[in-house]
Amino acid sequence: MAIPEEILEKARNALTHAARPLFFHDDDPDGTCSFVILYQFCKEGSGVAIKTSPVLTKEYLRKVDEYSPDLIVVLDKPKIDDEFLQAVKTPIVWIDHHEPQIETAKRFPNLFYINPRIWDDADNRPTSYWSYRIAKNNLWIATVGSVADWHVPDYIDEFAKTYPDLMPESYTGITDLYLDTPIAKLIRVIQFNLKGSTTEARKSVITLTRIESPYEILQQTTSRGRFLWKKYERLAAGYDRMLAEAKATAAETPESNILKYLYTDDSMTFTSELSNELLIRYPNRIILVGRKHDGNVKCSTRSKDIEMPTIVTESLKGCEGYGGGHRNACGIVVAEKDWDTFYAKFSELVDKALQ
Ligand SMILES: [Mn+2]
Repeated sequence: MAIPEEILEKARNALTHAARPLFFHDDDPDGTCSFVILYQFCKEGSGVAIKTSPVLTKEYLRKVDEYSPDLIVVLDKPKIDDEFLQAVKTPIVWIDHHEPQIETAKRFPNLFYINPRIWDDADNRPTSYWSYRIAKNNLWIATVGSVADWHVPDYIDEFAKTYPDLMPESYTGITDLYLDTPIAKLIRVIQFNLKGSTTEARKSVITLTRIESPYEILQQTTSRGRFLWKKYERLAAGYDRMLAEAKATAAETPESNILKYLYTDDSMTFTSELSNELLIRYPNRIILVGRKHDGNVKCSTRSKDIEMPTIVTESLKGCEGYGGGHRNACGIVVAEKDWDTFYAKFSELVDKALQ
């Protein structure tokens, strides 16, 4: 069963009556699009992107004190610290689609927790999907946010009818929408605008809340659209160069099960975007993208079929580092001095798993 309509209605009510909502959202496209949808629905409030961790920590209590909200809305964050919840008496609406935090939800009466997996563990539709169901506005942002989180929403046909030129002529699944389409371009525009300093990213998110049509960005028809596009273009140059290098590596190593790409860039990280894109382009290979930084290599690994967490843990044995994640996507940090040891073990285990 999906989230019942009366639950969504309750959230809608809380948002309708809020005069000063304070939004904490994840700093990926899903979290950001959720914020844009609900902020425009309220036409009031302030937003804070949580950049560094999957947890809303007590450090953010300062933001609550500063703003004195009458409603707190937490979007697309898997966890909230107990200290944060103990200190806040304001009502909280928390919408998420990661591992359900049922125990936490029970312990705090001012917390209204919405997670589709409570009703159906297989239902992990993104936060922007549910935000759209609550607010019923901003179809294009809701579509971009959902596709960015790897989900084709059930309102895609409505999107296609409203914006036929933004859809590919035909598609069979998410991968046909995720790359090389106008939707994909909008995802990149949002992703790249969230990079950089907090102040810079905040300016971009505020600009995004004022955009009324995707063409403002795609065709740069307004100054706010141009603003977002410019930052996107500036970063896309670096990203595209890395992508081209990774593709060249793939062509040079056709026999390898692993597509490994390492880069050094002190200003910007593209590791997760790059590894997602490479997995779609090379679904038969294990993707390993790493950024050398501060004596470490910070990596993302992706696989279509084989289970990565055990391979990651095993490969890290005897190395300085840590890693883990989901079945098909893991993060790894390993000391640069131990890279060769790590990689030798990693490729041995990948080859074995694919035999
Ligand atoms: Mn999400």
